[in-house]
Amino acid sequence: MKDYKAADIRNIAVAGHSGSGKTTLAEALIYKAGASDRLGKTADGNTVCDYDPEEIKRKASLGTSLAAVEYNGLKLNLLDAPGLFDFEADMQEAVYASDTVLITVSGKSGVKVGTEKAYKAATLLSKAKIFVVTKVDDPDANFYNVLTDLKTVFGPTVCPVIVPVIKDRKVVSYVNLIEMKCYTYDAKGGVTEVPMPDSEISEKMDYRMDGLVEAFTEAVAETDDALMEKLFEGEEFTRDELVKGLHDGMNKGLITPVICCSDITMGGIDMLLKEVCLLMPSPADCTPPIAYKGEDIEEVPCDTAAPVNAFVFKTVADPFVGKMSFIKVMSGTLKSNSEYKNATTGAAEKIGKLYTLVGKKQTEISSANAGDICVAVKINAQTNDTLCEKDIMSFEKISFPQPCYKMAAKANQGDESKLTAGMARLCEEDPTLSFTQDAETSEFILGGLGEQHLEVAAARLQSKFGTAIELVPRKIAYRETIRKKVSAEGKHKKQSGGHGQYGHVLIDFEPCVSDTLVFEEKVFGGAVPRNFFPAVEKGLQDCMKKGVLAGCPVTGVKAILTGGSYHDVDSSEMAFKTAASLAFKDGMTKADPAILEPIGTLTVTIPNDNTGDVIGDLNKRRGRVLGMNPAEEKGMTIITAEVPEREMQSFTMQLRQITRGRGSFGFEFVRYEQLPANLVSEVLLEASK
Ligand SMILES: Nc1nc2c(ncn2[C@@H]2O[C@H](COP(=O)(O)OP(=O)(O)OP(=O)(O)O)[C@@H](O)[C@H]2O)c(=O)[nH]1
Ligand SMILES: [Mg+2]
Repeated sequence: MKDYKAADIRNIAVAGHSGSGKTTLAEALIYKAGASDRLGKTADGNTVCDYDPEEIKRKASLGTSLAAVEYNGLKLNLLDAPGLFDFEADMQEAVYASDTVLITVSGKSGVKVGTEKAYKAATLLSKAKIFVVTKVDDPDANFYNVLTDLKTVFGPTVCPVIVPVIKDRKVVSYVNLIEMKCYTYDAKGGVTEVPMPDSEISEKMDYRMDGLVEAFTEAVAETDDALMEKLFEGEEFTRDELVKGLHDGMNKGLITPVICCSDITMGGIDMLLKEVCLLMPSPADCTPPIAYKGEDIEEVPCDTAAPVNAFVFKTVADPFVGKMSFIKVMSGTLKSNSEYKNATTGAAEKIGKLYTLVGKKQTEISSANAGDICVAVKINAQTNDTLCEKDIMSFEKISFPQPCYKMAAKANQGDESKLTAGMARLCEEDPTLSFTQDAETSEFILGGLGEQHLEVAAARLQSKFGTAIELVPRKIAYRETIRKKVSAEGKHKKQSGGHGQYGHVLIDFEPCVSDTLVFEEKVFGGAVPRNFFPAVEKGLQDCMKKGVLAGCPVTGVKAILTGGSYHDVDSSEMAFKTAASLAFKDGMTKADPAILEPIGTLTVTIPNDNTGDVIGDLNKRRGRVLGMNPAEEKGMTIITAEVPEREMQSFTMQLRQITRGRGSFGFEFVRYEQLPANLVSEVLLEASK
């Protein structure tokens, strides 16, 4: 591949709702650009971008893949993102590294939550956006309904640019409103220019052609005062004015073009490619990103001659190649076999070989210029790190959602260290995965964004690192306590041959507010000699680890050693320790023991319309709503509630169902509370397993 400078590079993320045709669109663009000699299908598992075995098996994208193709003197870095919400990290990474986001919208199902998520991610990062309405060849597709939908949801910036001509519910041709030309496509994707639709056809369409032209020209006029004046004068715009207006409007976020196509019949794909080249900003056209240099903030222009500053936006743990780091070069020329400084760690970073990718196919390159995307292998840097040649600076980090769905991961005995090592690699690859060992239950806990996310992580752990795990609901860290003050006795007496054992204690137990045992002594007249007190305390401490009900740690207990007796010869520390444990068991059983469950504070952000359903759901989960406030984001509400941890296992998936993926939440432990009586037998049964 030749050496491309920023002006000839286009970084394009393809994002949108799950199944809306992103991978198929990328496939069509790659094929049309000549970088692949066949048009693969996700259903057949032979696309360039969905090459991972798990993706092929599930017929869905699970990670962002890069396909760098050359077209018309330009290098297009296509980043095909997944649409499933569980893999949002990859969508965020693709959008971050891009300069334009193609947001696919299915012509059949229209605007979905995934469309809004992609739009929001692109807008937050000030990326240019184009809506691509796919599947217009499908008999159930309705482009003009989708266009209305897009205008309703995203407002007046939505501007039709390539639209279908529909006759008897079938697309017969595609109109390019920039050129005011109409084309048909044959079965092999061959293009023929045909006359623009006549008024008879136009009348029968949901949107008349002249209305579309008017909407298009008005949107362009909005971007420039001189053009607006020209529009008022009734003058026509030249093609160059239209292109420039659209280009500038997209860059400023004033226009979001809508382009229709069929990825299967290739209808409109050539026009989309053409518009990609014409309308999309190059990295050099974009507002320079800012970097933090100590306390200072600095703009980093996309300048090849400047020192290197490069950002790692994605990491892949490849079992054959090793760790692959996807890098966007922000300034300078990143070279293979060279050394840079990692601004996050301060360490030197040796870069060996550099690659560009078309799906899984790697091509070695010697350097990548400012604005380009490339891949380095086996470097230490992590996702979100900045590599610098001179001044140390860090770019804004990609913001990832927190893992909120957690399960226990059970590996075969002896596989624990392999499990930990493999999971560390997978977590490095996916910042929305977490892997920890619960200090209390000793379980390994795998966290992610949803059921499918964890299932895929488990499958990858097996295929990439040869460790099988079973995902099971995690144990809840219950506690036990007492509710009554009691006096207890423990006597340990053994006379077996020579030396005997003798320890005898009287202990009062009472409830108190403390996580750990509070030990006091009120022994009169030396009934228990002072030197045995520590042994008594130690005996009780050991017992606190396992309560008498479900074997959970005990809290909130005060023990007062009040008396006992001893034997001059047979008493020992060991004997008093045992006596203390007998007293503990006696005391706990009599002191009205209870099980405590962990309670957490839930902060859940949801669309206003869903508040009723979410509150209803929280009530079923024994939740107590503490407050409800408008969120910063328009149309969203934040509910704060206290909910028992036991009831939270299924919340992630339920919330997704209620809010269709729009809701998000955080959950943090606050305190322990007594488990309601009706649940005690259930917990005891779980504990006995
Ligand atoms: N008829 C028709 N079907 C399409 C078109 N584009 C995609 N499809 C079909 O829609 C389904 C989903 O397509 P994908 O390209 O995998 O969708 P995606 O958006 O990449 O899906 P995820 O990455 O899993 O979110 C597949 O069965 C495709 O064959 C199109 O233009 N026309
Ligand atoms: Mg896909």
